[in-house]
This record gives sequence, structure tokens and C-alpha cells, in this order.
Amino acid sequence: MSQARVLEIQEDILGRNDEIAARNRAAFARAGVLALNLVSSPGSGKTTLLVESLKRLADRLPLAVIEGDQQTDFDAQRIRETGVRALQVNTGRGCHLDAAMVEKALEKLSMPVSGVLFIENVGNLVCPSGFDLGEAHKVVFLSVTEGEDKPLKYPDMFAAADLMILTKIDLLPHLRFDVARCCDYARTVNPAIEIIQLSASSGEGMDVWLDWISSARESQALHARQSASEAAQA
Ligand SMILES: Nc1nc2c(ncn2[C@@H]2O[C@H](COP(=O)(O)OP(=O)(O)O)[C@@H](O)[C@H]2O)c(=O)[nH]1
Ligand SMILES: [Mg+2]
Ligand SMILES: [Zn+2]
Repeated sequence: MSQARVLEIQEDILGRNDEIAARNRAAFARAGVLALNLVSSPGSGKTTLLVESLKRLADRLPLAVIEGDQQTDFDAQRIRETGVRALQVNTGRGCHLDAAMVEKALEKLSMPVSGVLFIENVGNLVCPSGFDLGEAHKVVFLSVTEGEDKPLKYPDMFAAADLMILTKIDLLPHLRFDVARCCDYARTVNPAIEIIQLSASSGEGMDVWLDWISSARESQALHARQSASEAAQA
């Protein structure tokens, strides 16, 4: 196949994905749902942080989780143990979630109206950056065991994210990991990126993360009110 034809097919796929993502985004806005797309390489600590976050949020907010993995529903089971509804989407050979998978998942998993939907993407720092799911924010996880140069090696992912969570900081005393350099690299590819350092094991930094979620909910609600009043004036 010619290079031009390959590019044409890629554009078709991404164009179709963006249409469905826009539908998802509109559905989230109607339901007042903050949707977060959590991305990282495998094993950075997404599910562990989710479990700890859900325990702290469950009595305050409606919550739901979509779990993406190639195989198994282990992560969805870990989430359900907290009492929060979770749906596993297995992508088989596919290495990312796309907007259609999320739309289909929402037919089974009802919306957490006026709450938060967490979408744990397949562990992969490459193509999830190109697939909009309709989320309000991509949140990229990087654990301190992975090396500080990941933002430079996978710049598209760090450029697409609004927040970077540096995880497993309880391990820092045992490692040679330069936190300041890692943050510099992340800001080199994305000057606007916010950064939170935390440990799901020790609980350090958890409050900052939960506050970030609260602020994200408030700004989404503010935008919704602004759009509604603009629509009423038009
Ligand atoms: N020391 C430490 N280990 C963690 C922390 N968070 C996760 N882990 C471990 O990292 C491994 C992968 O975590 P998991 O949440 O499954 O990562 P995921 O693949 O991104 O969902 C597990 O063995 C966790 O126990 C943390 O804050 N500190
Ligand atoms: Mg996981
Ligand atoms: Zn992929």
C-alpha cells in the first residue's frame, strides 16, 4: 500500500473517532459528568490510585469506571471491590481505547450523573494520545521507577495531557530519579501541564489530586452554565 493511502486511512479513522468523541463529550455535558482519561505505560499505578481515590470519593459523588485492557477483567474486579460500578472493555490485539468503545460501554454502564467517570486506558504511551474519547482531560501517569526521560521519549502523550501524576514517590529514597529534571522535561513538551507528585501507598499527595478533581468539576460546571446562557441568548 502506498504511503499516501496509509495516511488517508489513518485520517479516516481519526476523523470518525473525533465525531463519536464529540457525541460522548455532549452526553457527558448533558449529564454533568466529568470524564477523565487516564493514560500511562503498563504498571504505573493507575488502578491502585483509582482504588484509593474511589474509597475517598464514593460517599461524596456518583462514580463509575471504564477499564481498558487487552485481556482479563482483573482491574474491573479490583474496582468493584470498592463498591463502585466498573465495566471492563477488552481490546484484544488493540492497544488503545477509542471513542466508539466508550460510547458502547456507556450503554451498559449508566452515567454517573453529576459525578465523575474515570476511564483507565490500555497501558501504552503512544497511540492513546491520538484518540479523543470525549474526556474533559487526559491525565498521564508516570511512576518514578520508569526513568525521568519518558516525557521526551513520548512527547505526544505528555503534550496531550493536562495533568501529569508522578506516582510511587514513596520509592524515591531507593532510586536515582531526578524529580526536578522529570518535571522540566514534561514542561519542555507541554509548558501548561500541571504536575502532582503522589504515592497511593503512603497517601502523600492524595489530597492535592482530590482537590484537582474538585476544581476540574467546578470549571466544567461553569463552562456548562456559560454555554447554556449563550445558547439562551442566541
Ligand atoms: N511502592 C508503590 N507501589 C505502587 C504504588 N502504586 C502502585 N504500586 C504498585 O505498582 C504495580 C502496578 O500497579 P497498577 O495500579 O496495577 O498499575 P496500572 O497498570 O497502571 O494500573 C502494583 O504492584 C502496585 O502495587 C505506590 O504508590 N507505591
Ligand atoms: Mg491497571
Ligand atoms: Zn493503539
